[in-house]
Amino acid sequence: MPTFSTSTTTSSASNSTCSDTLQEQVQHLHSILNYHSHRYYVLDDPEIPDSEYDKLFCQLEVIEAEHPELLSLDSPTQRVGGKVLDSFQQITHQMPMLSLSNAFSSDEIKDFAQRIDERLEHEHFDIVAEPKLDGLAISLRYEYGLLIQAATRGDGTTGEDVINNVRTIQSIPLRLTGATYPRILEVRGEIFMPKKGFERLNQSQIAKGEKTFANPRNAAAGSLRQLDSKTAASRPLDMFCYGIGVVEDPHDDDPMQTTHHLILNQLNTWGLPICSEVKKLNQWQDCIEYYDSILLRRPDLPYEIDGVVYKVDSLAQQQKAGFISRAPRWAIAHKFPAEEAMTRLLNIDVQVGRTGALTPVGRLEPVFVGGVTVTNATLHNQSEIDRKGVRIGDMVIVRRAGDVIPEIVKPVLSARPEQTDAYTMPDHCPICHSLAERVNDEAKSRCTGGLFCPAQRKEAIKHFASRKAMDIDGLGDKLVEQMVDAEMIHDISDLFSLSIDSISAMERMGQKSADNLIQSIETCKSTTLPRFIYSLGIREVGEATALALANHYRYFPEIKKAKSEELQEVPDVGPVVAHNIESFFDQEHNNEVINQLLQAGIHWPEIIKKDELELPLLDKIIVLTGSLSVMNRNDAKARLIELGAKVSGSVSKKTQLVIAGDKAGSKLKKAEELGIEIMDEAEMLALFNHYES
Ligand code: 5U1
Repeated sequence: MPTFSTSTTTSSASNSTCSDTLQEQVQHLHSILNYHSHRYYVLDDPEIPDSEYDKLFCQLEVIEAEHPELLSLDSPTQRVGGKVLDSFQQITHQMPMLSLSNAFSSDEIKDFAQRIDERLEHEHFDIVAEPKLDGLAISLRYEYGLLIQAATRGDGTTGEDVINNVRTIQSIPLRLTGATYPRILEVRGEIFMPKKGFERLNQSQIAKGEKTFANPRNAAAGSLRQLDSKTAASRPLDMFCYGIGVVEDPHDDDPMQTTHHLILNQLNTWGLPICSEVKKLNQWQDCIEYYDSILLRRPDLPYEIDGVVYKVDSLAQQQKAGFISRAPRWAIAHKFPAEEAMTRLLNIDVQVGRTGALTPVGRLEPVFVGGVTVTNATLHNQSEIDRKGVRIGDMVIVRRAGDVIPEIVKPVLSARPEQTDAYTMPDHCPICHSLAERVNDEAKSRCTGGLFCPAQRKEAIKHFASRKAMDIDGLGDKLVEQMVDAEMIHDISDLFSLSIDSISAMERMGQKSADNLIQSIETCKSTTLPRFIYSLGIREVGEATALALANHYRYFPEIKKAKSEELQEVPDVGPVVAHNIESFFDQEHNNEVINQLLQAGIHWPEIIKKDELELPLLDKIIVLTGSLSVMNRNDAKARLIELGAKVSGSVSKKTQLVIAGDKAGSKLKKAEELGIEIMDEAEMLALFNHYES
């Protein structure tokens, strides 16, 4: 690690007289800033606080301002942007940028493997699998290790020179590290915008009243094609390299001519970012396993992908397999089912939630997207409808990402039918016809009917019966709706006076189902205080807040009588939530229902405070890293907390134990360096077994 102290360095070049020393100082600042930038942006493991980095950066800026002759293209100060162009220069790729053939099924992958097998005359071949990033292809050109050109793919032969914007991408080295790189090296890869950065960017666009981006790919493309590189510098772009183009005068020790996976490793040692999901596989059947596992983890990946890519690993075998037109025969993209599709917006219905919030839901002509048929998509609220400009009757783009609720991205304006009108949300509840109001600048309007509104009552009962609340097995949403419509129940307390006869008389409910439901209602009476609080459905009191309230007060009557100010002493309870809790318990009707619930026999064990128990992990600071294969990560975290631990997200000197699952990376490494106790998943499970409650 390069060392440099911010305090011992001269803060201005004017303190120095010898330009040789200054030159050395500049070089040293470059290397220390590059080192910390790499730790921050590539390894996601910063070593020094931002303020220290800023100080070093400032020192370099001062020297460069006073000695412009010391300013070089690879200076970290060149990443902030500044150049404004009229247009982008065209660049002809010295070696064309290839495209990939696509496959959409396992059979097509089997065919791909068979074709290669034939071309290689049945010689064994290894395959490298990697995610297919949903971004923009780019070619970076390094000469003598210095980044001198960055060109978009364009039509594969000619692209655009976006070097000023690419220089602002922190994970891309302006100078390669080490000394074994070729004289000329072209690196190919994908520039993308991580999901979190995309969300932040769109929030800031909304705050500034500017246009939002439909997806991270569009945001990445829009950012990379900014003529003002300062704007590009403010956009959270990243890159993964997946191959090479022109290589001239390679070093004797570099493996450029051997295998794809060694090339990627080599690029990585020169400081270039490589996706950590790249995997070498032995046979084509493993590709399907890889595809399935990445597809499953797709929602949790920090970037958008639209498939995976398989490549023959050996370069000699790649050459033997050859090309078809612009696509190599030795590689194929195995695409995920489309996540965006076009369909017609047939209508907009308004749903009423548990707390009266009105949500517009688009009813769609059924369309197959992201592996399922979609008929509904949320439109969130009036502002979203206005922002997107969708109208009933429009052809719309529907998007479904992972398990997320499908959403309408935008209308296809060129296909808009004549005589459509802008949509306005109703000013009355569509169910109980009470006034709908927007209060306190909330995005959604709310029905003011309270528990008079059957829709709100239904939602409140569904919530009460749900798995994380009172967990009444057999009481599904449809049944609740039927019971409310038939006026068998009006509020949650009525559930406890239902009889087997009244239930079995309902449509499609036999004696057995009625018996089971009554039994579940009986069983749910024995609960916990946090569950009970959560099940009441107080606005913005989720599971975590319910748990915090229960742990803080321990006795339900104490919570009921707490005033807003006092409630704010509970961890995570702010003024809005405190106000919601106080006003919930101020309402006569709510107290009547609660009394009826308690009279029906709902009870819970007394809460024992943490420090009154002998907890084996009391206040021990634990970090969970890597993937667990037996236990779900959230369950493991919850169990650790139950045993008294404080679970933290990052490893520091204060960490006392690191539980490392599969593929644990930088956190495990740091724990090893700091000499922190490490446990694997099996040891963690043994610990849980030992303290089985
Ligand atoms: N991960 C990855 N994406 N991607 C896109 N690898 C990869 N390789 C490509 C492309 C166009 O092309 C090479 C096979 C030449």
